[in-house]
Amino acid sequence: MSTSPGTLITVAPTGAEHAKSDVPNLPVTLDELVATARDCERVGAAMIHIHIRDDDAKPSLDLQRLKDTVAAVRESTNLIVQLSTGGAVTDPEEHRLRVLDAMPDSASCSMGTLNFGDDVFLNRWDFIVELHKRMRDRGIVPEYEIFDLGHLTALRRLLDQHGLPAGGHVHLDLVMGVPGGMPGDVETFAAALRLIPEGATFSATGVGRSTLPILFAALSAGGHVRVGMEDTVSYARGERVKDNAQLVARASGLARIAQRPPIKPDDARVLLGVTS
Ligand code: KMH
Ligand code: ZN
Repeated sequence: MSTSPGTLITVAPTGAEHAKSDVPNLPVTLDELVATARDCERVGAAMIHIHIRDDDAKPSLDLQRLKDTVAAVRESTNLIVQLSTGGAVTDPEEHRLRVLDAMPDSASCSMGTLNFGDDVFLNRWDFIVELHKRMRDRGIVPEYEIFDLGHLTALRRLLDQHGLPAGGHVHLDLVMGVPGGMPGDVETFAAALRLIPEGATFSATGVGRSTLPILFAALSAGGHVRVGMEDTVSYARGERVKDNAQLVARASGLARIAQRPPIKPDDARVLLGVTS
């Protein structure tokens, strides 16, 4: 793995799992998403991981909406725009592949199947290979999503068999604490570090109550961080998150304390090999 002097902060503002009725401040419309993106860039985010919703605030992979979203976020911010190809657990593979037609700067590529709460998040090997190849053909830089330790061995296998991604650099995100995935604790985090491919950069995010332990661990280990309401809607015990910028601002402050200040989007582009 490769460590960095500064910290790339990714914000994942929405996700596909929270219902707007349960979390009224979740950004779900295009206007809410653009305002969130602007606010988060102002307080230190360099990349945004986007899931969109339809008019009923339900998860959507509608291609025109995705294209409009990429254009609107690019117009209003300098953030690296990353679209989720994970979508919701119910999304079929062809819709997930079609996300790439929206031509984001980056897209997620989940590295294996897991139980996801009460559901199954299906990521067949052939599907992963197809995502990896299509992204390379289009110059879209992947972020490999790692929900379990075995996903890191799958990533090594992918790179061995099919070569480096677009941009020539490998960046992955440890998503820890999903019920059914690897636990969000520092022992598992340390085990994951040992399996990260040589030269790769990583970010980490802890879901729910593992948010803070994993945030501190990632900063200490020279990694990058992902924060946002996709992964946590509670700021502290008994206190709901006010908005995504609150989570980004906290990560920025901790990164500065750790002497690894947030990096700007253009520096993040150089780090990740994003040229679009
Ligand atoms: N919503 C999860 C089922 C990704 O964005 O690539 C999958 C997910 C991963 O969030
Ligand atoms: Zn996601």
